[in-house]
Amino acid sequence: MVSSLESAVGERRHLVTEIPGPNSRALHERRLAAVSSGLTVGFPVYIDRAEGAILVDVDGNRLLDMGSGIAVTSVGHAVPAVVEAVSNQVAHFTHTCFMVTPYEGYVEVCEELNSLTPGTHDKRTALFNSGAEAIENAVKVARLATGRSAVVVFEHAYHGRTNLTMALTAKNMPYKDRFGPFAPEVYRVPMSYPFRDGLSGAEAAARAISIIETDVGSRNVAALLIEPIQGEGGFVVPADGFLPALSRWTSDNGVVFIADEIQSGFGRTGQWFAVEHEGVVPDVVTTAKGLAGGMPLAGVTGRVELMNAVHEGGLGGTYGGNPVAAAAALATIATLRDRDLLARARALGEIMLASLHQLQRDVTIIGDVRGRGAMVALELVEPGSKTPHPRAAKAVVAYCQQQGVVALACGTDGNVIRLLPPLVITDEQLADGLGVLGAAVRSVQ
Ligand code: PLZ
Repeated sequence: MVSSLESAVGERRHLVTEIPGPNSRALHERRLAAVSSGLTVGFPVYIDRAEGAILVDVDGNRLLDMGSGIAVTSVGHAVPAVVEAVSNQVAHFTHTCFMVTPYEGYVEVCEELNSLTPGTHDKRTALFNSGAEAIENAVKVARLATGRSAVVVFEHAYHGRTNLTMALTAKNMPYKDRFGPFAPEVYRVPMSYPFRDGLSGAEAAARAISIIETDVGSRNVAALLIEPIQGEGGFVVPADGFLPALSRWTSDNGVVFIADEIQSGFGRTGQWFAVEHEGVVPDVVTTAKGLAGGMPLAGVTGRVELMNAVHEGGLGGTYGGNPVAAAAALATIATLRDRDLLARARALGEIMLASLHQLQRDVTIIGDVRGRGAMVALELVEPGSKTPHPRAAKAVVAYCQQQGVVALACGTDGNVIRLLPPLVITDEQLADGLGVLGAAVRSVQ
């Protein structure tokens, strides 16, 4: 089964129809008649199967995946170890509800998360279904454990689409507009954004801390919640020293430091977690996306005294830590380890940054190239300025799509192109994708 899938998919991008092709267009008509128009239409090619970094659509076009379903399929599509683990688990049992009759897979994923997340302190984990649900629960735990209510978040932050996480997310359109009222006790402070603020990490941290102390009061703050590298907000990598300074301030003030590693975690940046690049040890880490190779699973991992402050029955959910998703996570973690995909993420980062810096020298619309490991971005600006250029980003994404390359935009202003290839992408595939991206940027220029 697996080998026939592999041989049928192949390794190269190859288009056999216009994009989108006739079968995708027909499915798109059905979609419009059946699916809420509230969901984004990113790239209306309908996928039939996938392997490694290649997606095959319903017209037989082979597309190159440079987005991993937004940083989820880091180990690649249809990776045999994950396919096998999921198939086995489905044949054994698919659900009991961990709160009713438990099973080993859940416990084993928690053991893995406790040992993989930074810090050697005693930890406990709880599992959920989505990133937003993990964030909701991390905040519940921090509030209960501290007896405080305020949550500090950052400009450009993205934490989800549920009511509390909408409040935690910065950007109004499309995430929040007219969906209020929002949850209270959320306070937003400036992020370190070296390309735009020119501040050192220490300066940017001092600016944020001074606002927290003046506007909120440290003794009211339950948690400081931050993406160590921002995802949807524009792949903003804070200046060195920013995260360590915030982490010191939280421990000095009894505030829970929650690292949202949902997009940046699980090997994506070349370390298990992005905070490790700066030696930061968070009190709580939230994970999802790359954790389970495409199955829905999320984790909240934190200091035992926080996670066990909760009364019995205080955390849970019907599907959280579902056995099939847990099996996928264990196989995903094993694959990341066995194939040394963290080292591969670092190598991919070097190739991508070198290629994008070269491109930046050739064109006038690339303001900034940044990222760590296989989480890399281009910030597009009007020539000779720092004015965001969202129209260019749209045109670049559209060009890539026409060539059969899945590229994603992000950023508060929609002017950032982000690259999140599967870590198993081959050198040839990556060179192909970067070639198309380069041609796209030159064509817009
Ligand atoms: N925290 C850092 O990146 C999800 C959102 C896509 P869920 N990012 C992709 C969209 O437009 O809805 C994300 C994230 C960070 C939290 C989340 C939320 O994770 O699994 O989508 O709920």
